[in-house]
Amino acid sequence: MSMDGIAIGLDIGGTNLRVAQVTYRGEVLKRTRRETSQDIVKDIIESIDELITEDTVGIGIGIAGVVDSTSGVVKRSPNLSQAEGIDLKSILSDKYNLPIRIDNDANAATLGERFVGAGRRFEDFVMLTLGTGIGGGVVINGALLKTASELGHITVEANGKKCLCPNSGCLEAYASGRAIVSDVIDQLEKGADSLLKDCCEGNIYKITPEDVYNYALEGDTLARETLKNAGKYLGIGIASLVNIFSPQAVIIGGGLTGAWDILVREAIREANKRAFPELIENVEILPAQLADNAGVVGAASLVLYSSEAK
Ligand code: BMX
Ligand code: ZN
Repeated sequence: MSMDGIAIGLDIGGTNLRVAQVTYRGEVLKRTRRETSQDIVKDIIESIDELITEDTVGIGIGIAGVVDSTSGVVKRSPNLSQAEGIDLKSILSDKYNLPIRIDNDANAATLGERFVGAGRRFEDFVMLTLGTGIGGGVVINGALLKTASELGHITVEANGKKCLCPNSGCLEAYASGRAIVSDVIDQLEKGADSLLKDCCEGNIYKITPEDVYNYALEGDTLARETLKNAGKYLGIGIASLVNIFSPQAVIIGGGLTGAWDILVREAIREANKRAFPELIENVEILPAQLADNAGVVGAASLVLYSSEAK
């Protein structure tokens, strides 16, 4: 395989469109960011035009939601409804005459970790991205499973909280950034005694997961208990994933990895209590490596490593 050339990786979220030139080593050469508008196709084309060069070997797109990676059509993306039903793959391959790959954002991030991140050492691993929601991806025998892998939507509580998907009691409803913040706000509204009341100049609706972690470090009980509770549910989810896939590793990425000491530590404890001991005893649970670049590098890796990944 020639190691020359770059791929353009696009990470399309509800708010921002991030685009980068990515090399085969996973290095980001140039990157841009803009807000997504209603005219998503125009946004995408303008961003690609800014970064495309003669050395571009293809364009990869990661997008939150359910994507048909074969046809390239976004089937469902609640945060980005203007992209639903659009055949991005045909539009872009007609315009640029280059290979175009599109997949779910967490599947793309998983592929990025496999080739240039924490997954390089493992043939079999499960990845969870802990952000606003919880995304997932699975690598078996070195290749990304070509499945939706919506791991944030495994049920961890039978009659649990309503999720944004049709189900209730999803992992995402308990352990995502959105869930942690909404738990804290619920408790504060009920009058819980916590320093978080004074956070964000007293506007509790501006609390972020990072605030919750910082207050937990200062010893705030509500903040700490909320993170531990989220960690417990994360551990319940991880135990099921370990029992199903018997991976060598569980790689955890996304903004919430900043709260590792409390959240993931609790998850590891819970997972160890629940999974088959023979399956979990050698599983490494470790953070992702691509951090801020995970989205764009992951998207580019859909193109850069597509032949190996099949
Ligand atoms: C949701 C779901 C997944 C996505 C995950 C992480 C949508 C729009 N998204 O579970 O497809 O992978 O969130 O997305 O249905 P993030 O944007 O929260 O990182
Ligand atoms: Zn769900």
